[in-house]
Amino acid sequence: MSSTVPGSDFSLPSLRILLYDSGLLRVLAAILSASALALPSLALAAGPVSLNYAIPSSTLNAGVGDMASANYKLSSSLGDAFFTGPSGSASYRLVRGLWGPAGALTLTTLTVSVSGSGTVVSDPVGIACPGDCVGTYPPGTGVVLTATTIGGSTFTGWLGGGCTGTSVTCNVTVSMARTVSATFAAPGTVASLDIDLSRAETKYDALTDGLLVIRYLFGLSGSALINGAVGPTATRTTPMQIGDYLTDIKPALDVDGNGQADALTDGLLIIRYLFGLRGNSLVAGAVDPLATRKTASEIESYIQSLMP
Ligand SMILES: [Ca+2]
Ligand SMILES: [Ca+2]
Repeated sequence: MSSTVPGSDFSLPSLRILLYDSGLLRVLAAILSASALALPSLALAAGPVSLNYAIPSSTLNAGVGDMASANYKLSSSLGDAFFTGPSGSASYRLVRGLWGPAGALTLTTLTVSVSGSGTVVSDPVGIACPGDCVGTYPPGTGVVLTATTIGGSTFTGWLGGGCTGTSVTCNVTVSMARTVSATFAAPGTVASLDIDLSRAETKYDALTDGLLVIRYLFGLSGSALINGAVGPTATRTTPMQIGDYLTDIKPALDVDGNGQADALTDGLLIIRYLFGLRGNSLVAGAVDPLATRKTASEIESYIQSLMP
């Protein structure tokens, strides 16, 4: 956020440019909230339409110390607050307040990836993924991501950007470039540590299921993933079946809840638990200091929830 000049009168690009510059529209959307979403259609509609927006200084350039004005105002170049007919050539001016040319804004990027059948949209607008999976926002913007299943798919959770768990929404503060993934699996998918889908006596087994989890989290695939780690009663047996299942439930493997599924924390916790370790010997050296689940009892009850 450089190049802000107090108390000046800056031109914003014409409506036609705004319409074709979705990045700038998103900045306006973030600043003006829902009002800005109506800006292009309002301006093109016939009849008198108010185009004045009061923007509180707390919203615009939030956190910039030299802001003094109480309000910012966007007005039409047609001289007043009203349009009397369709127009594609009006320009807009932000009058009174702090603003730099659009190019001087340093925007931060939020990238979403979707696995499986589902969508993620953002508030403020900017992301509707798949299709439009990258949003740009003024630094520090709080963005709410919402996941929606398609055709009865199962939302198995978030990873990245501090997001974890299966809540339908995740709040991300875009203080730096962030990437968030949302995973959707087939209808009825249940996140379970019985990775090889075996009989009851080896249902949750360190040397098959546990090993498969930690190998997967180390990035192994194909025969390196499954060699010697599929039990005799397994019904999920091929590298593809096992790899796909682990991908479908990967968000659930974030045992310590730090927004990442990692071999040397989450994977280790799972295999230790399946070996019967509890308490300190379960968690020692295997929990991210920034994790949301840190204590042995929190970790134990979470892993137990993956053993339905
Ligand atoms: Ca098993
Ligand atoms: Ca983790």
